[in-house]
Amino acid sequence: MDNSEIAAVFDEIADLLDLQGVAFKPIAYRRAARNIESMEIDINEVAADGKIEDIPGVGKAMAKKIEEMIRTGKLAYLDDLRSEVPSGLVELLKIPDVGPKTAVVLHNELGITSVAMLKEAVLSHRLHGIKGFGEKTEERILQGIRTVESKSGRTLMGIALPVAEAFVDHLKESLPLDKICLAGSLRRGKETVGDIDILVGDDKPATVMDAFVSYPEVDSLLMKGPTKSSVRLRSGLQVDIRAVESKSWGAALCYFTGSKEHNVSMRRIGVEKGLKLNEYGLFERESGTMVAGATEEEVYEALGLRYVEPEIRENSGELEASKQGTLPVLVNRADIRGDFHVHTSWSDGANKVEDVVSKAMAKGYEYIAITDHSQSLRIANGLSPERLSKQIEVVRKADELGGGRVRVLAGSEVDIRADGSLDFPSSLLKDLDIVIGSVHSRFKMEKNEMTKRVVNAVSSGQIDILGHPTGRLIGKRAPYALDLEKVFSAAKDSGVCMELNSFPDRLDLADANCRHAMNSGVKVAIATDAHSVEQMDYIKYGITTARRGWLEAKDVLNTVRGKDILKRLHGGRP
Ligand code: DGT
Ligand code: CA
Ligand code: CA
Ligand code: ZN
Repeated sequence: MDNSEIAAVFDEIADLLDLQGVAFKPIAYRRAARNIESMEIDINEVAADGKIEDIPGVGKAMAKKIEEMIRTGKLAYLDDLRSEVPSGLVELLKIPDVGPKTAVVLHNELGITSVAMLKEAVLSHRLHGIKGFGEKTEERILQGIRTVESKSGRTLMGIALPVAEAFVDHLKESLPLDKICLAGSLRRGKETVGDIDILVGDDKPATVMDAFVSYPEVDSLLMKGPTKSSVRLRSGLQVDIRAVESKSWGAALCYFTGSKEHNVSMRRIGVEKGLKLNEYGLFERESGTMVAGATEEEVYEALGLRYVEPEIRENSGELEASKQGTLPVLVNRADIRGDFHVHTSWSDGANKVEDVVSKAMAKGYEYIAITDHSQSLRIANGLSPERLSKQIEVVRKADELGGGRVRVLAGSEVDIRADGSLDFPSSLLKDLDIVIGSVHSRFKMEKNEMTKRVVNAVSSGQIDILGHPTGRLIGKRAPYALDLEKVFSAAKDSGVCMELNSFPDRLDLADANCRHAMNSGVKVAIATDAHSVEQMDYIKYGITTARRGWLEAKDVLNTVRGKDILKRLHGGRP
């Protein structure tokens, strides 16, 4: 390791100590880091001469750490510190104006552990409630997040959708619009979007454009024309709007929803029938007579096709299925009867079991599972066997209070250890109604080893659901090396479901993997992994992703009725 690498380790140690509220030490580590960085001699030479302690600011303890790094290329102390602090908190420190104190307050008060979660909280003005956080702070933090984000270019659906919906609501309040709809990748429900597209069907487009650019959240005007405009919002997102005449509404909605590849195939089908399709309508090629265009349904019908839901317009077999009448009936919100993955204040969640149950009732659920972390996950305050037993009693009581309107399932999100064994003894797991097994450590295992680990857990007969099966974090962490084919095959044999974790930066299984799971005969359990009751609303992102994966109600565990669910889970399985 060279001087700058060792300085970087000391800086990280300082950050982690800051986050733990340790006094003085962080300053000492940063001072040493600066001195090491600016030294003209290679630190390895200094070490070889046995002179590390001569470096200004480096005492005995630091010298030992430097020697360890030079000898092994690693530092056990750093690994320990990392395991004590949620990884996303360090990421928050990259935001200008967010220091360790702020990060800790955000974590303690709102359960924030990532930049994405912070952004969502700022945009929904949830920082207001915290002492010392005014409107100005929110604005500064938002600017900082935009600086950090401007490197990536795409925005999570979970961030973009609320922003887009608020904009559409504003337009509807300002004008009497009956034809207004989100288009583009956001309407198709992609996990990330490049920008927001809004389509309006209105015969007075100029007034629409005026209302569009005068929205208070607009930061800058990029383009304003008679029928199309673009703006950048305070959140950093770009929004495009198009206004079309009512008679072209359906054709334009098809066009601007995309995907481009789906549109190209649609046009080709038109050509075969002597028809021309564009954003204004569907026309006879010879005479130019318009044959359809006012609604999407009539456009599809005139092409000899069934209506295709936006989520599957990706040119991946949907037009063939549409022609043959074999399109899936996609799962929808009304089919969903419960949530299988919710954390409470027993581990790292924000709310009490009772609050989660109330929220479940408000959502019209027939069941809700309480699944806190297991003992090994100490940074998330994982439950010891004793605490889990106590929690089970609390859950049973909440179930009674629910009076049968909502079944409260006692569960756990139990860690899958490196060897594939589970983090609680089977005698304890037997007392639960539902067990999610999740990988939360050693993400960098080699593929065969990781596959064996996960297959082991799936085949143990002790889990119902494999939690966030690939471990990816969108834009931040690649999926771990895993042979999904083998995992699905083991899951099919043992009746284990794959989770579709609905957290906006997870969506794991991803859409294409959901389709793969379904084709392998494996059911998908849509779950939120909510750490607060508000996050239980993330279920909609999971449902959208399931739809993009062509899932029908029969492919999804949450469509099972309340009275049958226990028979399908843990205790009920032979
Ligand atoms: P994004 O914003 O990168 O997440 O993806 P989209 O799909 O929203 O793409 P965007 O915003 O560039 O355009 C919105 C829709 O407009 C797109 O899905 C299809 C349609 N569109 C845009 N440009 C073209 C084009 O050159 N040809 C065709 N056929 N359609 C286009
Ligand atoms: Ca777009
Ligand atoms: Ca666009
Ligand atoms: Zn988890």
